[in-house]
Amino acid sequence: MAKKTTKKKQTSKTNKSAPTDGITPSSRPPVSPSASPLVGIIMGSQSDWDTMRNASETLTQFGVAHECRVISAHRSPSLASEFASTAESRGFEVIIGAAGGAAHLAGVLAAHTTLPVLGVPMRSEALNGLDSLLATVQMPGGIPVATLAIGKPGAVNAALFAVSILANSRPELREKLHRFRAVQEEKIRATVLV
Ligand code: RP5
Repeated sequence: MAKKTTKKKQTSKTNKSAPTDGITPSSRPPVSPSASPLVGIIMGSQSDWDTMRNASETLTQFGVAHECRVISAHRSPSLASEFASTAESRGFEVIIGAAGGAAHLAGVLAAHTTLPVLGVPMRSEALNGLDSLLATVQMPGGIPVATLAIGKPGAVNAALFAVSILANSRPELREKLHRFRAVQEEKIRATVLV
């Protein structure tokens, strides 16, 4: 009996201290960090943020205004359609869609906009991201999604790809990309194996 009482107390304490949506403020993707975001980083779940923060950090490195949001193609389908169908009129120029498993998010976003959509397959627990990759990349002809690598390299490259697209009409970004590549090459040239 005494044991039961202790258990009950512990449960109610846990529930009290947990945020209602189970997301702690420090791990929450930022929403609208800038007034006029050019790139939308949309991910299917809070659990994708650890990977997708790399896309956000890369865009920040290039000084590109962006917005990060959790929107699920399956769990919040009307929000996904609303976001994508109004993105162009709200000034977005590129959308990054990241999801894992039955990863339809990038494709669903692409179905509702003619903006370029870049897909990032998340590394999944069940199939290590192969499921996410195939679900993202195998779009039917007519609705393109440019699919990047699974996980962190895909997140970083999606951001770099977004910068390349934006650089077509922004010489300062083109210059930053050239410098980024030069620094990257310099690091390789300077590498000494010990
Ligand atoms: C997808 O399902 C998400 O993009 C995520 O990668 C995966 C698992 O989501 P959670 O169950 O962790 O919320 O929709």
